[in-house]
Parts: sequence; structure tokens; C-alpha cells
Amino acid sequence: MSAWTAHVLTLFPEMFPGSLGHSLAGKALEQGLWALETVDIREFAGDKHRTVDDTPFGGGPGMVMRPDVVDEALAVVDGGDAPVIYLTPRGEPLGQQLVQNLAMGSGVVLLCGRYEGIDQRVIDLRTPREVSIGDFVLSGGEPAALALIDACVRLLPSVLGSERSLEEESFADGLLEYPHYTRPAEWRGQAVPEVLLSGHHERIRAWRTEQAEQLTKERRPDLWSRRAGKND
Ligand code: 4GY
Repeated sequence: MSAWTAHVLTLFPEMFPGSLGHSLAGKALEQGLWALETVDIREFAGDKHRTVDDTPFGGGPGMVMRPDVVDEALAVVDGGDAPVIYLTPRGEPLGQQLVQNLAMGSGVVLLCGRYEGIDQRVIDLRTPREVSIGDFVLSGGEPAALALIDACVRLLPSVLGSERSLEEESFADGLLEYPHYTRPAEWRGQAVPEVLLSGHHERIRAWRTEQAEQLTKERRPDLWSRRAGKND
């Protein structure tokens, strides 16, 4: 059995592992608990100038990634049964449920676009799953790929911290996280909520749930109303 693997197709392979080479994900990468394989899309350009883009038919600003070059790059990736994902603001919103599903699989094949995007014909031919990390436009899919991989890797069994049950993970439960406190017990005139110093684990749990629910109602009514069957 091989490790969970992120295959990343990009014009900027030097952006990887980037932040994923540090901290939790970085240690897990060194330990072989997951693997990262980048494919430099430029290697698949057909001409001596290694051209990967061209002007848009119909006119307009910017450049478009050529379908033939992207297709050749996709052809060399053996992701097994890992889903191919194109990171684009047009995609389905990335949520913790999708992250959990991806983390449980064998890995992901992530296609990162640049410029104005990728020629639609290779998208239509390859039919990647299209996923968005939020309603904003990045200059390339790479930061979105880093975010998606980070969210998956921290859930992998045996990656430090992942023993924390998904039940405890509030977002998996459709709630925002409750507020956290550490020493000092009083700082700049602000005391830590006394219940947290009480040692009453049941009351602490209840307080945290109450805080998480209050925050979710106030800040994310969308999340709150979608919390199936658990609301008052
Ligand atoms: N938002 N979520 C996103 C993005 C960059 C031009 C197509 C996003 O996932 N990806 O903004 N991607 C664009 C850049 C080509 C992808």
C-alpha cells in the first residue's frame, strides 16, 4: 500500500511543497505519511520556445492555456483512482465534507491553471471535478492546491493531531470553533472565562458548545440553517 499522494500539475512547480514543507504537513511528508508529485506543465510544450499559452479566440485580455499541452501533462499522471480536480472559482465550493472524502481516498490529482484559464475543450474531454476554495480570484490555482492538500493531510491517520476525533472537530459538525484561551489567566485586565478554570469537564463541554452555536448563529446563518436536525 502506498501513501496518500497529491499529484500537482502546474507551471510553477517551485511553489511546492511551499507551506506544506513546514510544521505538521512537512514532518508527515518527511516521514512518508503522504507524498507530493509535481508535474511541470511546461515540459509538455511542443515547440522549442516551450509555449504553453496563446491568445484567446474571440479577442479579449490575457492568454489561455493550450488544450494540447495540458492534455499531454494529464496523460502522464498515474493517479490510480484519485480524482482529477481543477481548481477554479467556477467549481463546487470546497467544504470539510469533501476534504474528509478526499483524505479517505488514495490521493488527488490537482490541475492548476494560470493566465485567464485553460482552453475549455480539455476540460470537456477530461471532465475533472471543478472545485473552488472561495469566491475570489487567485492569479493561479497553486495557492488553492496548497490549501486543499493542507486540509486533507491534517486528517490522514497517523499525521500528528489527526487522532483528534472528527466528532471533536467542530467544522465537521457544521459549527464554527469555540474561543480558545491559555496562560496567563489574566492578561491586560481580561480574565479567562472562569468555567475553563473550574475543572468541571461537563460544564466546560457545555460552555464550548454554547459558544460555538452562538458564534455560528451570529456569523454564519447559512451554516446554522443547514445544520441538519441539530438546531433548536
Ligand atoms: N478561488 N478556488 C481558485 C482560483 C485561479 C486562472 C483558473 C479559487 O480554487 N481556485 O481563483 N484559481 C484561477 C486563475 C485560471 C484558476
